Amino acid sequence: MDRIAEYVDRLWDAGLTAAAIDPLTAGDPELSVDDAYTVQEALLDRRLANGERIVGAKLGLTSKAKQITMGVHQPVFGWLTDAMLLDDAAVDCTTLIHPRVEPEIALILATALEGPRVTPADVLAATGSFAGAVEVIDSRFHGYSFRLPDVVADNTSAARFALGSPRQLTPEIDLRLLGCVLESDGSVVSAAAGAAVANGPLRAVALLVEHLATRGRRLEAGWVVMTGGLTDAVPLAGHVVSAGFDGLGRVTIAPAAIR
Ligand code: OOG
Ligand code: MG
Repeated sequence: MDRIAEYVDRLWDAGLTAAAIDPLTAGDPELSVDDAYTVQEALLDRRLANGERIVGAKLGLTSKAKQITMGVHQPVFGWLTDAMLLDDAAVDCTTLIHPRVEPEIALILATALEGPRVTPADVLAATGSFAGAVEVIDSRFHGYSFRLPDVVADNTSAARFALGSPRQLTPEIDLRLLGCVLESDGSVVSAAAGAAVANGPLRAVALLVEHLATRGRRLEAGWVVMTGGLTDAVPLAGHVVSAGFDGLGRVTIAPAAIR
């Protein structure tokens, strides 16, 4: 079996059995970011063959808060499927390894977006609505520790996500100023505004589209884009985690067991 197929198997099994594995770069220090995206795409193909449907894409490590904590200093890009979308605030943690929650601004596209060159104004024109959101990330690697190629291969730790009520995006709304407060068990953990992610969600999506163009892909109408954690992530196990967004209300989740 070739190296890429073996990494796909390892990551697939880790996700399926909720059992962490060693970072791929531990045994393969030369693994390139490009090959890591090939692993990521093969994992996506396996999800699709398994009956899942793409519902959008995500950015990760777009904020300084996230980059500093994870020690990876550039944005990463991954995929969202229908199986990841939470339809309930109760999260089944038995299928996850060491889940963490982070608040994000989600954009919902009205039209497709395609690179290679795209500006924040193009993203604004293609966006229908936006929503407050939380992402549950769950690195498949031991100790939540990884290097850039590892986290890319692992579909940027994507596990679950929940969306608040969407609101129409109009040119007067400055998403860079959209405030967010993250709480765990009723205590404020951190606060941030939209500019924290790549100088704003519109610019973040432009980066994503430019990346996708290098892989011969684009964003489709109706897709959701998670623009990246605005603050550091907090542990989910044993906690009620809530993210409040200016003018958008709150998104609250908790492990199924403690609700
Ligand atoms: C990598 C994924 C980061 C974000 O929003 O920054 C991410 C990780 O921290 O596990 O999704
Ligand atoms: Mg995220």
